[in-house]
Amino acid sequence: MGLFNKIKTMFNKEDSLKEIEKDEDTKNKEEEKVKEEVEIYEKGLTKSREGFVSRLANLTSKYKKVSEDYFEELEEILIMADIGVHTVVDFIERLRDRVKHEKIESTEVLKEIIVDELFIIYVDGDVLVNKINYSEEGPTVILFVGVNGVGKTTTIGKLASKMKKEGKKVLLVGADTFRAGAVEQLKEWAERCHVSFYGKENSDPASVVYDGVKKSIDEEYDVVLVDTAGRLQNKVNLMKELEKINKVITSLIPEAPQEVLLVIDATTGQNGISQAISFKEITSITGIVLTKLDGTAKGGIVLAIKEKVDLPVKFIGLGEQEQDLQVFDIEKYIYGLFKDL
Ligand SMILES: Nc1nc2c(ncn2[C@@H]2O[C@H](COP(=O)(O)OP(=O)(O)OP(=O)(O)O)[C@@H](O)[C@H]2O)c(=O)[nH]1
Ligand SMILES: [Mg+2]
Repeated sequence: MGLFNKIKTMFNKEDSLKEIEKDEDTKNKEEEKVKEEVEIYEKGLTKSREGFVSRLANLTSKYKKVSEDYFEELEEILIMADIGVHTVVDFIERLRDRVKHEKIESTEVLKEIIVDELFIIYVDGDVLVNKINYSEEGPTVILFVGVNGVGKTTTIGKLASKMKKEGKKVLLVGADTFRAGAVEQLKEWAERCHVSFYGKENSDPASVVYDGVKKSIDEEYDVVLVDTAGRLQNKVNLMKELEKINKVITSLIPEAPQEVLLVIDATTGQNGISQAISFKEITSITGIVLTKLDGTAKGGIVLAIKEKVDLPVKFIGLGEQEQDLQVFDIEKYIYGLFKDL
């Protein structure tokens, strides 16, 4: 059985998840949670599923047999899904090889192989660490960076709520002193999630971060989530600002920030990829948060990130609700995308 079929069996509501419902006492909560998460993935990826995945299904019914035209159309579909040209070209090359060696004729058979191979592209290599690198002792500082409007503040709010529910003592630090109203927006999130807040408008971001991190040490917080400005006059300024922020954090906690998460808006496609490449040049990034996946039909962007940026996607945003921020899980992702195929 191919990888995709395994995943399908794992998450298929009709079989295994129904079983979970019946089984009341054991491991129930954990499994209920998985079920809920799978549903959030399914719902959030509806647009992508109806976009490129349904095109893939149509292609299979249009061409019963694998042919040159079939490959050409397939290539187009994959490129349109924002998978990234290089990945697509290599991918088609690999498929052609498999077709030749395994003497595959039916597009129906090839369809399953396509999903498996897409999965392999992502899993290949070792950038699968999607867990947050929590410090053993003292506060874990997570810095959020990214251009304006991608969803930094919202992501911090959603994550704060998630962490609070996990029993962590969370502090939000508003260091986006550049945009009017930004500090206030984060403060509102803190109030909504019942977590603490530190921030000051019209002051130097690095000094706000210093005071915030200091507070987190003195008051024994578990996690500090730092919101930064997306827009500064230019790249050099942004780089200097982030350098300064990093420096003050390190001066207080040598191993912090434990994570620097770059937030990318999935609806901006290749533009988001370019942002990631630029940010990687100016500061060290430990992971990606891919927001607004619910708003795009081009869910293939996860694979483009893998190819072009080679950083782990740690969280994905699948909607505007608090629970729609999910830890990225490639199996749930593949299932959410291809479950109807
Ligand atoms: N549909 C959807 N909307 C999202 C998601 N994440 C964020 N948004 C929306 O995107 C918009 C911008 O979000 P913000 O969190 O303010 O973005 P930001 O990066 O902090 O923006 P600046 O502070 O201006 O740099 C808001 O309307 C959010 O509700 C998501 O996963 N799905
Ligand atoms: Mg913001």
